[in-house]
Parts: sequence; structure tokens; C-alpha cells
Amino acid sequence: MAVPIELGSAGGLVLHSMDIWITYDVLALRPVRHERSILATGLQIVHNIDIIDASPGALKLSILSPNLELPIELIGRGRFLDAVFEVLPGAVGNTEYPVDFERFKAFILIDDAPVAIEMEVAPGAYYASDAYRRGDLDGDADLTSADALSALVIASGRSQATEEQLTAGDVDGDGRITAGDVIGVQRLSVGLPIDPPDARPAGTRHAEPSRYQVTVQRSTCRGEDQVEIAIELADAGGVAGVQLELGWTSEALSLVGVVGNTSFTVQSNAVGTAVQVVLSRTEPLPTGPALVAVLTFAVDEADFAAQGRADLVLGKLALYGEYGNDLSWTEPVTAVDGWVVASADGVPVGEGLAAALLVLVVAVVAGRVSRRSLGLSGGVR
Ligand SMILES: [Ca+2]
Ligand SMILES: [Ca+2]
Repeated sequence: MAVPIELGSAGGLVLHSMDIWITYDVLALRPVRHERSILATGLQIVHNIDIIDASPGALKLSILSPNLELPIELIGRGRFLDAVFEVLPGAVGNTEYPVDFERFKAFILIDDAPVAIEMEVAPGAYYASDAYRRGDLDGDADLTSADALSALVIASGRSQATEEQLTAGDVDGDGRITAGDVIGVQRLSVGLPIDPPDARPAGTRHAEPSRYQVTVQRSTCRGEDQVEIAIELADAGGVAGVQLELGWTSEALSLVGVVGNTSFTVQSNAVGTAVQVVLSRTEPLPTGPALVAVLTFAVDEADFAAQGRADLVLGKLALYGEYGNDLSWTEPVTAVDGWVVASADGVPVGEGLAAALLVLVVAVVAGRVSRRSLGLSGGVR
């Protein structure tokens, strides 16, 4: 049973050390290890798990910057660490066991003196129940491609996640289900790790400008009844997932179909004059330009000739890496909008978009375990 420790919105937070102390019910749970997500790679983490019987009920993790000259910069948000617990035979089904922070503190050195960073902390709870576990969106206690399909359908907006599906499917812990989570569920379904090998130093932000640029094609429609618009990646190196919304500014265009790059699994959902497209795969693409998708629009010729132009605007653009990590955490991701004009007289526009990260919220989110896991003596997720 893994209890995720999540950083609600910590992008850009700089710190030198952190204490995470967690209290739990000793009759139901026993900590066995911690697992670090891509957000915690490269950090020095010490803990009391090996001597937990000396201080039962209190799991303590301490994180220290490996180099005082180089504070830790948290480069994203969502699942930071998992505290993995053994579910003890004493755990009672359908019972809520609180998992709470005894202490959650982060410090930064200012003039060689540690100063506490103010943080908002929210406790969580562990449910011994037959509810869903991580990645099991359909709740059948098995991790299969059906779960990845459910995640894909939810990520594209075709269906709304139930509370249980959000708990199970939000693998990266950012509070919603996106292409990054689809990658995570796909990986879980075949037993691939959702955390990277602990090699990359934390907080390494690359400065290559616009390496990840997504461009919507610009096209002239000279009386055709259909127009095809390509969406392209300038460099697809490391990309394992794409999530985007494309809106168009003329009702004279109606979407006929979306064909994705065949090396991805693709799902789309068109509502009115916008379409959401989600693409995912479990391995990252090699370096080089790549087609993301081709959208085919039917054109109402008379209406469109009268308007003369439709802008094709990229919104909610996100690219995800092999571990479902949002690539904008480490490199800029830019969008270049497109357009369709009725004749060659159209005027170009198109601006990039920038992502912003906000306040810090830290939460232990409900961990769940299936009845099947509970039935195993000492069963661990
Ligand atoms: Ca399942
Ligand atoms: Ca998510």
C-alpha cells in the first residue's frame, strides 16, 4: 500500500532541507520503504524505517541538499514520494485510518542560518476497503490495458472521472487525469516502473529555448470542401505523451476526423469549435521532428469565403516524458497557432503560451487498497 506524499504546487520552490514526519495507526500499517518520484530524484533522503519498531507510529524522512551551495529547486508538482506501508492483519475492512503529518517543514539557508519556509499542509487517510488502487481505474483489482483506455477516455474529456477513478488514475498526483497519467497507467499495466532510476540531479533546468515547440499548420483553402491541418513537434526527443486542445474561430469549419501519429495511442473529443487530443506511449520518441496529428475539417464554402479566415488556437498544451513527467518542468514548451484562410490574402498571427506555477500546498492523499490485497497476510501494494 503506497501513500503518496504530494506537492500540490511547488514548482520553482528552492530549499536546503526538509523534514517529513508521518503518523499512522500501528495496528493497521507498518512502513516498509519509500519510493521517490521523478521530482525527488537525486535528493539525499534518510529515514527511520529500518528502526521503525523503536518509534512505532512515526515514520520520519529527512531530506538534505547534497551541496549547501546548490539548494534544491523543486521542478514540478504532484507525487513527490511514496511512503509504502505493509497492511497488517489487524487492519479492518472499510475502515478509515488517518495518515497525518506530525511535521512537514522545509528550510532555506539565508546568511548561513536556516529559515523555515511557510507551507500549507493537508492530512490524508488510508482506507482499508475494496475501493480502487493506483492505476486500477475500472476497480477490478487488476492492472490491464482497459485501465489505460479508461484513463485515455477521461483525459480526452469524453467522460468525467469518478472520485475513485481520480484516486486510482491520477498517477502523478497533480489532481487531474492527463496524458501523463495515461503513460503511468500503461506502464503499471505491464509492470514498468513509474519512477526513474535515481540518477538525474534534482532541479536541473535546461535552457535550450523552444526545443519543444508544437506548431499548428497554416493553410489556404481555395474552394475545397475539406482542409487538412497538421500539428507538428519540432523535436520529439523524450516525448511520450501529448495533451492539447485546439480551438477554431469559425463555425464554417467542422471537424471530420483526427488521425494521430501511429506510434501513439490516440483519443480525441470534439465539442463545438474545439477538440481535445490525447496521445500516449510508454517509451519516449527519438530526437527529431515528428507529426503529432492531422485534423480534417469540412468547410462550408459560402460561409467561410464570407469570413475569409479561421484562427487555429492551441490551448492546454502539455508534453509528457517517459515517466509521465510534464516536460515543461525542465524545458520550455511553446505553441505556435495556425490558421486557415479562404484566399492567399490572410494575415499571419500566432503567439506562444507560457505555463505558470502558483502557491505551495502539500498533502498526503488517500491511499487505497483492494480487498484482495488486504486478504494477503502482510500484503504490500
Ligand atoms: Ca483494472
Ligand atoms: Ca495527473
